[in-house]
Amino acid sequence: MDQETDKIHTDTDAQETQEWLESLQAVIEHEGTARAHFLIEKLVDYTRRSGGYLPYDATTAYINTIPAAQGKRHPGNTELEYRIRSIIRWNAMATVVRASKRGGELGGHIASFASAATLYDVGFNHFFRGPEHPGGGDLVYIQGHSSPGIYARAYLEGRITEAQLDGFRQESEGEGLSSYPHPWLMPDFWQFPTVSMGLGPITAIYQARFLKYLHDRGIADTSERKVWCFLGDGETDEPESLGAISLAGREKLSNLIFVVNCNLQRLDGPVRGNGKIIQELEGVFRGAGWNVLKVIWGSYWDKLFAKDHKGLLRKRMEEAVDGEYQNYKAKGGAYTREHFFGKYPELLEMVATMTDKDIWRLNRGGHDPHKLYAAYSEAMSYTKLPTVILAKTVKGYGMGGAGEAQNITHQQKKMDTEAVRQFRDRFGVPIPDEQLDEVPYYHPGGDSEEIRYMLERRKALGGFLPQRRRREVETLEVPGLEAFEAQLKSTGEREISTTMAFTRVLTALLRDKRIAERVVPIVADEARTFGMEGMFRQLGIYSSVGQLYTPVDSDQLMFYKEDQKGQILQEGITEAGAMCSWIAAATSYSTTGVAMIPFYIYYSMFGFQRVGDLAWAAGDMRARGFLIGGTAGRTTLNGEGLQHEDGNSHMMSAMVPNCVSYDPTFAYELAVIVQDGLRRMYAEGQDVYYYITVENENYTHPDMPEGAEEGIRKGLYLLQGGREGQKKVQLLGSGAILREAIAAANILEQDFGVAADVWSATSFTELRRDGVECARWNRLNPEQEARIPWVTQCLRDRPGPVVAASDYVRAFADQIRGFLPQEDYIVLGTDGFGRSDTREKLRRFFEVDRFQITYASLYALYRQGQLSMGELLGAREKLGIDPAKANPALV
Ligand SMILES: Cc1ncc(C[n+]2csc(CCOP(=O)(O)OP(=O)(O)O)c2C)c(N)n1
Ligand SMILES: [Mg+2]
Repeated sequence: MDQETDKIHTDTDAQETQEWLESLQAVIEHEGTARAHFLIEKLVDYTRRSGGYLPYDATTAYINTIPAAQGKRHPGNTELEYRIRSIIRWNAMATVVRASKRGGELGGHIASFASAATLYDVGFNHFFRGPEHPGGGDLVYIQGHSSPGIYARAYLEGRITEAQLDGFRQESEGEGLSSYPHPWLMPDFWQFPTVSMGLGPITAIYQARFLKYLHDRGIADTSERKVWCFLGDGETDEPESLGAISLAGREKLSNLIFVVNCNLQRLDGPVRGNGKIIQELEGVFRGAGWNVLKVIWGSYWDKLFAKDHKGLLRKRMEEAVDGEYQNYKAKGGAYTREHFFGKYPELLEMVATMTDKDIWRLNRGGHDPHKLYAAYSEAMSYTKLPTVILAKTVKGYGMGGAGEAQNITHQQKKMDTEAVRQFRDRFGVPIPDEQLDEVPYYHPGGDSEEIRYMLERRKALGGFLPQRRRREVETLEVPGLEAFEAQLKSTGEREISTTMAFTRVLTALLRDKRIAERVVPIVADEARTFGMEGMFRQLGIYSSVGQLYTPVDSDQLMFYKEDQKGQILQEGITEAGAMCSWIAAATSYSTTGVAMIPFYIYYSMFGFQRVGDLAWAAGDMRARGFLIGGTAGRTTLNGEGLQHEDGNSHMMSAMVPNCVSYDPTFAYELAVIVQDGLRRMYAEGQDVYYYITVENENYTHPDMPEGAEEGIRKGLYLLQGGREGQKKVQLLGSGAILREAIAAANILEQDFGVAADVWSATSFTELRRDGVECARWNRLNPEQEARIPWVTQCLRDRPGPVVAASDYVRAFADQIRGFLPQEDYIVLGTDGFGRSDTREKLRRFFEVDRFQITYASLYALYRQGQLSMGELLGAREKLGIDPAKANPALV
């Protein structure tokens, strides 16, 4: 093989080579490069069929994909657009510089937008369709650090005031502008949070896919809508950025356009100083099945290309690495003449008549509206594959000595008056000298040619962007609790898990005509784990091409059915991807105007822990839907060991302010919670989402106790009251561990004569939130009647100490400590790494079993003087508790 490889790189017969090249040259001259391409592909194919091993080269020459002579012509008034863009550049810079003058610590970015201004402008003036467009409008993911430029445009459009611009990064008093795109903070403006690098691209891919899903299922006509995603070249190093591009290629998401702003720099320095990021990305995207459009060189280079008969210029372009390209823009025309063109005398000759300034003006493709227009229109009309546009730009374009192409530029938020003057001169913004110190905003006036042009363009394209649909979103008529009647009743002798109960709840929803079609079940290759495989056949698994094969289990009732109208999203083993699909569905009420009800069910350990940043973004985006953490509970998922056994996720979900989480034990609790979630999110339009853990332990479920609903929703209700007695304790439990508390109540009663009330704590997290809210209100309003937290109301007249146990870390149940009337509150939990064993042994190991709950109760009574030391030690022995046992959190 090595010898064969050597032959590929050595010319063993130069004359023969020359003859072939001449033939090809003739084809190119007479029939064009497309024909030449066809012939080469044919030759390659022929050689492969003859047994040759020909790995393909995924990269092309370091030049624009669309040749100068081809490509659609820019139809706009480019001179006017240049002026508009210059004003936007100025106002973006002014926004940041003014903010940094006011408060040194506020921060802000100039360089990112400076490099991207033309990328956005061409889009806003000619391509991005707004929400009133008959086709439904496009979804544009804006690179987070470019937000000042987007505000600057909205200011000219009259959508943002000068006062608001001055409130950039000063939001606590209401009117300010958020640092980056955050729908939570600017709910009528931003749609997609993108500043956590990588989240924009991966969510955009699944968004584009979800639009196709809605279309194929006949729920919304999305055939004309495009998803545009702008990202940084440095950002492509995030696994999330490239991790799902093969899905887009495979699914042929021609409604998806990525624009990578290849300014060759990230925060610290060059993205690929020793290589070429554009070439690297070209190979990666092409390999993943994308249409790749490189926009490297601007129009000023065209004259030089025309003279490059021997391909020497192209060769030099290929040789130079990004670190050098950065130098050319940082150090100017003379430097570029010497170091770039100077390498070959012929190239020096080529630029001999050009001044250093002319050389400096040789522009990059990403700053040339003509080249970008050609690329964007090609991407828009391409109907076969997703397109990525790799646009070469200069980071800090226009900042001159204050940062242009310099390593410090990313964080440059200050510019002195001299730098501001140069910026003004470069872009010709009419600000008088004496005002330069204050860096005033510039608005040419509503009647000016510039503004009229901008508004006319946006009107023709269907309205302003970004713009988020918030008001008048669709609400749904959701089923009442009676739809889940079966779940509210005892299972009798039948033992089922909460996972199974969930499947039944879901089935009930899928039977409800009002909302059935809106339900989106999502799995990441774990449906069988949760006993949901029956749905494959029943609902179908969505596939844009249907099913091109006979499934291996076609003779079975529940075969693996792929279908173009399939309802289930089976994402394969990508929790991040499944989460992105969930986000797309959960925000569809706003992005498409149809409220969808996604249920993403997954291994709870691979949820918040794995894709926590997406869960955070979902909160920011005001996602509405259900996350179902399956096989939850550190000791309840018993055999899977350290990696799988989840005792943490409830602490992580508690960190997302609008995530409402529950750890139910019984089927009726689950039904009440899901119904309430439907009501809050889809009937009332509240911007919350639900996280519910379900488990795989089978047991019998009782009837719903009378009047339990309110407590289930609020997080605590009395499950069984013990008798009145001298010695009494309050036991709290959640998830499967509640049943240990019930068992402990029996032991306490029978073996120790202690009475116990048993409470089901469906959500320690909601109890805490309510407690914190009441405490805050009471502190600020001492003259008003005090509000009493729900947990306090429940427990205030209840005698005896309180003991809580859950299958999560102690911090989970500890959340309510401050709101208990009782002083004695003992919390048991599963801190530490999990391990494999039987449930019984694991609960013993983590000290959350019935015996530990019993012992903790007796210990609390002892502390209150209701039990002697002798009685306590006797109990400890009787319960088999080893005082010398190592702390499970530490071993
Ligand atoms: C997940 C994440 N990690 C780190 C950062 C910090 N950060 C912000 S911008 C930036 C560099 C961005 O470079 P690039 O993607 O090339 O964008 P440019 O500004 O050059 O267009 C970094 C590291 C972040 N925002 N998100
Ligand atoms: Mg960059």
